[in-house]
Amino acid sequence: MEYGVVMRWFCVILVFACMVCIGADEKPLYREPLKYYVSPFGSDENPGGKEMPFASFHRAQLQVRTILNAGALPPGGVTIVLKEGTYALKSPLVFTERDSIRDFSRTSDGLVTTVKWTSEGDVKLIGGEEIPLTAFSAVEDKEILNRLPEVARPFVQQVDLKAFGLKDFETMDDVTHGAAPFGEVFFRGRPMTLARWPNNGWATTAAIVDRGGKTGDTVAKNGIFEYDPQNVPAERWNVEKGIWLQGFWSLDWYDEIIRVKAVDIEKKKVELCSAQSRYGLGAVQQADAGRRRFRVLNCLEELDSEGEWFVDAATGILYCWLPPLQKDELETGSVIYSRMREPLVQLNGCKYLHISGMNIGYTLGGGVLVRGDDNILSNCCVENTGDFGIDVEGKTNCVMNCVVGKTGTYGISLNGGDLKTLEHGGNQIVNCLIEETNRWQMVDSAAVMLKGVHNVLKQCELRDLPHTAVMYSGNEHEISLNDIHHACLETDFAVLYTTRDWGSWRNIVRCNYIHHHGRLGSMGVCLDECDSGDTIDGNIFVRVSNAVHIGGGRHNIVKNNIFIDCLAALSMNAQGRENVKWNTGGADEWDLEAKLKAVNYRQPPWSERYPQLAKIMDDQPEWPLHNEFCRNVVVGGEGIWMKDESLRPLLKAEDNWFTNEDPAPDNIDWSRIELLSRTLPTILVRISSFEVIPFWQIGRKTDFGK
Ligand SMILES: [Ca+2]
Ligand SMILES: [Ca+2]
Repeated sequence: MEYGVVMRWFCVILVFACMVCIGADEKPLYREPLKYYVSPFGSDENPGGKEMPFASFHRAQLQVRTILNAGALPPGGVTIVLKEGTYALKSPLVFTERDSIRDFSRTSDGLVTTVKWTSEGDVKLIGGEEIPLTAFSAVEDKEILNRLPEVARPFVQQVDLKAFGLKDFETMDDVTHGAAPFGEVFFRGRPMTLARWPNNGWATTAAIVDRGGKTGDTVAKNGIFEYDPQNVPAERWNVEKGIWLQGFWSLDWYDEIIRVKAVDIEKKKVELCSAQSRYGLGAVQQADAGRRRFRVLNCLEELDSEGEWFVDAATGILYCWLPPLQKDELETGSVIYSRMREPLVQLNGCKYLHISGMNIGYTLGGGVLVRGDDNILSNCCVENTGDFGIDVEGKTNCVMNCVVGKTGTYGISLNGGDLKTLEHGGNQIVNCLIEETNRWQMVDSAAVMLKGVHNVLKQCELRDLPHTAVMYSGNEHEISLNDIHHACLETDFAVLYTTRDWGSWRNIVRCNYIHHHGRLGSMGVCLDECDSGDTIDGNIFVRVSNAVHIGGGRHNIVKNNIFIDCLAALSMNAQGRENVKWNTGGADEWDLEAKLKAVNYRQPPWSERYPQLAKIMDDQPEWPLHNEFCRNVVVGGEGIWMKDESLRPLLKAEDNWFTNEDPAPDNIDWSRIELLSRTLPTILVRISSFEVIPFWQIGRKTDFGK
């Protein structure tokens, strides 16, 4: 099935490729599509040809709909070409079933006809307002100048955003968590920095004086922390105007932005409006309970370095310290202020629609929303969003050769397939670069999210991520041949994470290169809180704390992996015994038996697909049984770490090779992995059944999209 889906898309691509290759005398394999053009300099009165393009997307859509309604789609399909330029959208670009073909139609010689939207030159679809740099001027308001740090006064410039039709400027709630709360400023293809302190990294609290309230408390109560005045410049915070602190207040994997209620300079105490905080202040279990990371965000008094900005929500004036400008930038350059909250491009109920070659972003909401089947998004950059990058729900949609990054929340989410019938979703992310996601929301979010049944993340590079790279739930997903590095840079969590489900079987994590992640203690692949039924096969882990963690789940298979310089290759505990709530009900998703019953796990197709799972309730479900750690190479580190040594006999561990013979050098790179692969004969002497990991197939193959 999975290869069928892959082949189908490869066939589509092959058809496109063939049009370039065939000679004039040969029988054409591809017929030219009917083409219409859109240009920022066109007119909707034009006929839409290359020299007489339309001006609006809507006009082009009408043209496609007319052709589709007449049943007059030519064998080559119809293509809308967007000519070079920036298209500042005032409302989302929405495609519905009226804009795409209803059936997968093939011509008599087997060719695909479809509707495609593509580009000619550099095409940007933006959900923000371009503010020309010529509109900026020096700050003259004395009150503002007094609030600005002295070092910044000669450099900070201002512009009135209201003059560009922007209004309703928002500030943050007492407790803020999630997507970007208000518009952001982008320059030279990147988000600028919301004025903050410290300019890099984090400050720490000296002690927690009062943990304050948390979710579920009956009495609302603010938290208080103590600070060290040598290190924290609280005396310059203008609490009246609003000061917000982003912090990992209780746990190193959960951040919140909380407004400051009051600062007591004499007693060196800060009171936060934290009554609605999820966990309150102060770590419960950790040794450094009182020393929590935080930073000031959105504060004019902290606008003290190049690249920082601040919008006064009361006046709508943007203050900005721009970097030194090039001559052409001075004349024609601009910053973009993001404004659109709805997803910028939406495919609602489309089929076989192909979007290609566009830069989509600079928006406050999400980038591309796909609801439908068999659509393709290729060679696009989806970047600089306040919310997600691409969100797909449906079947056999494909995101390929794209760059997705600098998103506010997750990068790409695939959701498809049916958990009851186990029908496959078959959506794919292939050959993409996904980077710098989760700028605003780290928790409950990741660069890539897979939900449902059988969706695929393959041959991608995921890098430079503050939090998790891949979060998955459901069944039979494939995560293979990806290069995943520098994740969890800000949090203590896991690079790949799945949790709390006995029934989430046959997810395959295969032949990925998972390396060099944050040193806060993040795990590699975390099968948390009794999650079960997954296979971790043929991966190379380098410099990951606990490379694979089995948190009390069952039937997890860890085989044929290479672990280099990890604190532990495998850790295992019996979390099911610590949290025996799995059939006592409750709203915290710990009722694991109820989840199984909801999918009729003792009846086909579940009982046929997963016969061992059908017997779980008669087989000590609270124990981590039937897990395997076999045929692995472990270089350095602890090997297998058990929270409780009495669990060790429960793990089937065979044919592993643990060695310190070849300790990892400081800089392990691809050549190093290659070297390791060449030592395969040595490995084979130790583990005769070890299978070669095809590291040369790992990662993306081309710098598409940019
Ligand atoms: Ca600053
Ligand atoms: Ca699972």
